[in-house]
Amino acid sequence: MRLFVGLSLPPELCQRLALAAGGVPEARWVAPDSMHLTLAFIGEVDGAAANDACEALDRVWGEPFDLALHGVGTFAQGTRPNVLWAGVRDSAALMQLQERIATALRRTGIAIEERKFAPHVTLAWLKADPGPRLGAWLADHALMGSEPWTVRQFHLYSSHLGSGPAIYRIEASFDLAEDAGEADDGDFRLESDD
Ligand code: 3AM
Repeated sequence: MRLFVGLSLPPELCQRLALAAGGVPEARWVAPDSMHLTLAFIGEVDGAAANDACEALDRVWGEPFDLALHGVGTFAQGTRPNVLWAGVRDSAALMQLQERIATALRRTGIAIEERKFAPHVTLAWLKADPGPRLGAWLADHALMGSEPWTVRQFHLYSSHLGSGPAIYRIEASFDLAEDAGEADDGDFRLESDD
């Protein structure tokens, strides 16, 4: 199965982000119920490695923290923009959680990329160069953002690729504990249907 670790967003925020879809040629917009913030991409693993990942994630320690969206931007493949995203306001707690997750996964032997973590919520994949309307869209949405919400969990997602848009499914959820230092007694169960 193909796995990654990420945060979900409040559903009403996803609905609001989806209102920004449109106006960029060659864009494949992400459906609101697929929006997420990737913390660590695991990739294709077998059931044993998936269970190891779950056990490692269950031991990751962290407290709930507030997060807010802020700004928009693009990633590029070479010089061609290929991802259109919403950014997040600087959050030391987010960076720390991501580092803890990446470290925990690496200890299980999963190769998490060393590239600096750039937190973002993908809004659209750009299939080809959208031309000047991309710049106009970025300018129009430069002030896009959100009120803070409290992140209380992170999730292990499976990603199902097919001919259409990828389908993401939450396989396990991990609570951030208010009582710092206490072992998390949250339970997880990884379904093995593929
Ligand atoms: O959070 P987003 O949507 O930007 O691009 C993929 C997606 O990112 C990324 O993992 C997320 C869930 O699929 N992804 C896919 N392949 C990847 C890889 N080989 C990857 N990230 C890093 N390395």
